[in-house]
Amino acid sequence: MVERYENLFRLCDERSRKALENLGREDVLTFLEEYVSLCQPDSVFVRTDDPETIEYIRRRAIELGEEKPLKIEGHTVHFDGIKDQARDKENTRFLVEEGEDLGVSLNTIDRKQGLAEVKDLLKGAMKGKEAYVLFMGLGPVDSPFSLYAVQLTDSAYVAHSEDILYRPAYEAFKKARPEGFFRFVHSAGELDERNNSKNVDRRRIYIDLKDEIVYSVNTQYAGNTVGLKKLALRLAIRRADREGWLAEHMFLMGVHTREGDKVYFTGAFPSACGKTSTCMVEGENIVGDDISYLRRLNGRVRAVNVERGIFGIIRDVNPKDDPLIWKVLTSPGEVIFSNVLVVDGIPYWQGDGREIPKRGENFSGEWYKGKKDEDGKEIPYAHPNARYTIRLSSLENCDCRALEAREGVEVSAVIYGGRDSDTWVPVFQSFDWVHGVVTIGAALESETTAATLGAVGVRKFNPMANLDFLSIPIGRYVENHIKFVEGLKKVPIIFGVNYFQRDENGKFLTGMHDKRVWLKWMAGRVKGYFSAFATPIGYFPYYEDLKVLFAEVLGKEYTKKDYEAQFSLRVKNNLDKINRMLEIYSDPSAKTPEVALEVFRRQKAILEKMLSCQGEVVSPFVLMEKFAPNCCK
Ligand code: SPV
Ligand code: MN
Repeated sequence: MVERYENLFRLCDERSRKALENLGREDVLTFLEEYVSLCQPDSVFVRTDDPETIEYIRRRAIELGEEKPLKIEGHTVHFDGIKDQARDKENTRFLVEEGEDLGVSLNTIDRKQGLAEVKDLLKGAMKGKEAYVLFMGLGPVDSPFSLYAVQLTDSAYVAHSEDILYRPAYEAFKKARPEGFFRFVHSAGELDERNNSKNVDRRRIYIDLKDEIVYSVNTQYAGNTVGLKKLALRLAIRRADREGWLAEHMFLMGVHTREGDKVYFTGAFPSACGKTSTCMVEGENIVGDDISYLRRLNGRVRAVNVERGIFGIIRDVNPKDDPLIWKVLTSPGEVIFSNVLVVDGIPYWQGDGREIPKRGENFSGEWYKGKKDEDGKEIPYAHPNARYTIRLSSLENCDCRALEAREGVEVSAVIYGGRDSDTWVPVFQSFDWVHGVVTIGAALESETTAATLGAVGVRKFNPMANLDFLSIPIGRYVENHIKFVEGLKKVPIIFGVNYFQRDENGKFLTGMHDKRVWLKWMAGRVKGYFSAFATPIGYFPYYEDLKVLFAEVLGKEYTKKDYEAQFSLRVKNNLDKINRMLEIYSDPSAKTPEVALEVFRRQKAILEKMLSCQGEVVSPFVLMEKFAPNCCK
């Protein structure tokens, strides 16, 4: 045994070696031996479930300068390099075997070529560094949802983040299911004087679906490096497709009706489109903000949060709009801030409501107002994609019982929302599951934000907010959703929401807190407390119900004029959207099932008819009178 794993054991201290031996898993040792031999760290430290092992990693992150302590106890800051501030889509690729076709929207590279390239980059990449081995769980450990993963990384910051975000699973690993575990190999590569990855031009995130290994090199940004987050999501989507469940880019939350019921919703929104702020709204409960697994159990759809923490965007987080997050971010406890501005041990971020400091330290080093980057562009004091990493249990509104429930919670509704200035209404309900999957989830589009590299404000297609993480052709992914509920006793309702609708002058038509009203309406629909009327794109709320909810929930007057502006159906824009979708999904490489194309075509025909008889924009008062009986049905 010792001989076979010679490199690995030689680099371990006594405790780490024992931990590996006691695991009794040759598959784990074989994997670690291979990549330790390749990456050549100076030493290897194993994180078990023992709290002392995470204490060590926290300490190392500070000793190595990957994190710096801040004024408040337990708070630290981590800076990623100036060119390493978001997920790198371009250099994130699936390794595909010859003849394998994942469709046009997925970024791929030949498996042999990709493996050779990334292994070359990883060769000796950990020299002079300590490597950390973590055994972690996705979802509550020991549950029907659990998957397990091993992470090898040379970054104590990555290891620390992973611990805040995921559950330790060393013990669970001993009895993990035979189909294996996900494996992640990460090296920040050579570091510069600020401890940042020096060779970001050679940043690579390569996903090997065959062996369920993800390689990540020359990067530190958590979205590229924390294996269990978006790297595991890609592997999980593939497994879910094989096994008939769903791995989704979705929050999980508890919503209360006015009548006192509590129902659970999942929700998918592309990055920076209101996902975290929805599941954090006042009066409701968060279970998770980013990734959910959904399975069929006892004839119902149930879901768990894959994570136990939040890696959230820290922009426009202020005491008035986000009192609960604000409290965690300003009280003692474990918090990692990243890419904020730090002045005298105090972190600042965009939209925090405080006076903007004139100088401090940020992701560019010493920062002063007016500082420019190498392209002559002014460097903001805090990055718009700055983040905080916290445990969910530190939030007062966390439904921690649901978070730890091994059987998950029953999902009553699924919400899809994008950043859409001119097409969807603020809230609407699909006619049924298939209609919702196809015309809402699979048709999700969003105007781009700072969460990924590239231009901002461009409309991008993003089915189920999961496009960046899809590891199967989009049509097959949609088909898996359609089939998922077949034969179930109870099927969740699907809603579409849009918080970013604007009028013709570019003015937002809804307020920041209106989502609280939409949630109450959706919860009421689940319970059958509100009726709704049919339109060409789904069911819309009645004015009278929203008026009562606005008064009750927000103490706000809601006029017929507000309602008409928000719930007028933009027929032409919706039709354009369906045409865009038909073009994408009709591509043979998308492998779209005929039933989905048929739903799109039907919606197109209804919208065309309405366009010809009612015009480009139709008031909800006209729709509720005319649509069902007279016009387009
Ligand atoms: C997102 O961008 O969707 C995130 C952050 O949740 S990241 O980890 O970068 O994916
Ligand atoms: Mn996300």
